[in-house]
Amino acid sequence: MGIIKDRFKAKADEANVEIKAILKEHGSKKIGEVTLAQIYQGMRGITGLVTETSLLDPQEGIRFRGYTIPELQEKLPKAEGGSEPLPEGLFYLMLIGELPTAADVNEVTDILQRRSHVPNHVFATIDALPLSTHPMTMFVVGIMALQTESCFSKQYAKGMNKKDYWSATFDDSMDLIARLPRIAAYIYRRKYKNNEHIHPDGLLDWSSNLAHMMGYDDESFYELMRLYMTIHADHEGGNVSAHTTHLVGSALGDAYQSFAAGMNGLAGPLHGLANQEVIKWIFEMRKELGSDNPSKEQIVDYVQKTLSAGKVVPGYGHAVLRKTDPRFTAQMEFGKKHMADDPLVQTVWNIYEAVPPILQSLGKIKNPWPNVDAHSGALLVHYGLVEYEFYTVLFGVSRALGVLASLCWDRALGFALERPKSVTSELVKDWINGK
Ligand code: CMX
Repeated sequence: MGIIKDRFKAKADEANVEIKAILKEHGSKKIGEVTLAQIYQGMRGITGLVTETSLLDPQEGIRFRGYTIPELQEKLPKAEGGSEPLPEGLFYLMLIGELPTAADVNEVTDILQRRSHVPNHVFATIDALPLSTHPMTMFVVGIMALQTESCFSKQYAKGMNKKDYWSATFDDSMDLIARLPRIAAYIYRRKYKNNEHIHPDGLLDWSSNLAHMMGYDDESFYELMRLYMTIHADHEGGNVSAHTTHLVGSALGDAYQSFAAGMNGLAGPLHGLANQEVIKWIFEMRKELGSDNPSKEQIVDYVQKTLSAGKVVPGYGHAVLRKTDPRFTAQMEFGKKHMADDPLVQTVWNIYEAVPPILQSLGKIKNPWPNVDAHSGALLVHYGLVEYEFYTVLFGVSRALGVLASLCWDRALGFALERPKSVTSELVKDWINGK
């Protein structure tokens, strides 16, 4: 791990010098204004955070350190015989800020293999939960049980110098990312596969090892996992999971505490849980219509019914994006390549034709286009992974790459405790009345 950690430290030292100089010279520069509507409506559009790992453009979608998803698919190293990027390479890119070589990616894979041991008490803690517990709850409980292993917490208790926060956070982040596939697979096998577990395979990359431990040993499923783990990893800093991880970390919560908090945010249906909601919604539609291949007219009627019931159409809309999510497009391309005849995947594509005009016609929805969650479940179902309550756990394993790379940067740049100002509506009325 030494080389990557040293490279990270060198990059962080450079960035620290640069940021200090920027703040010294331009610290009082105004970068925006805040309206009353914004503070009442989820702070949309207020620039209030620095996140180095990725940047979201409303029209173009996500760029990781400047690279779009198609560019990553072209430039990041692949597994032997594979054509999707290895997410270990994306993690390196987010952490170091430079594209990795194949050797760099191998090194990340090796580090994650070496650090992947999960102590028994974590499994025992998960086992203490009823089988009916939602997988995301099991996931968060497992992560918190693992917090006993935090280097940051142990060193802080001994009186760590603040100059060393980054190093302990780096070690914790690597350990946690390495251990998540085992925890996720354990939850999956416990809940859905009769508690029969599969040992990790020390020769596999991070994503295929997850697939293997879940019981999906198929080269094309391995490819899907590599793509899935790449595209879900990061979406700049303001989304609920990234922002929560950053916020909790700002109080010097360790990587386990911060990431578990972020995962509770991901578990909300307007955020990561939307991936299970999409498949649930499609399955309910199929059941109601008595058909596995609903026509576009039937889909339109079902969408209208969903809206009339005061519910959202899951997988559509976004707080920042204003076009089709390139993460949706990447999955559509995967579907065309590997399973173009699959009726469920075709239904997802028919929904893509039917939904946007309806949402647009309502006049109030800022983005009628699909997001990442509109497509992911159908690809998983194709391989037999039908247990949709588990889908957000997969999103969470991937999200660790981005939010923990960011947490390393937060500590390396010495970012402050986050504590924005809030006001009461009484004070707002006083402002309006000029008091
Ligand atoms: N179906 C129905 N109504 C929708 C909608 C959808 N897919 N998307 C937005 N709207 C509604 C909002 O609920 C809001 O209604 P009210 O004014 O009655 O409260 C109105 O349109 C305006 O919302 P907006 O400004 O366009 O969107 P927001 O930034 O407030 O919300 C999001 C963004 C994602 C929460 C919303 O589009 C949504 O609920 N989508 C469905 C859930 C989903 O797919 N979430 C996953 C997002 C990606 C991820 O994080 O994983």
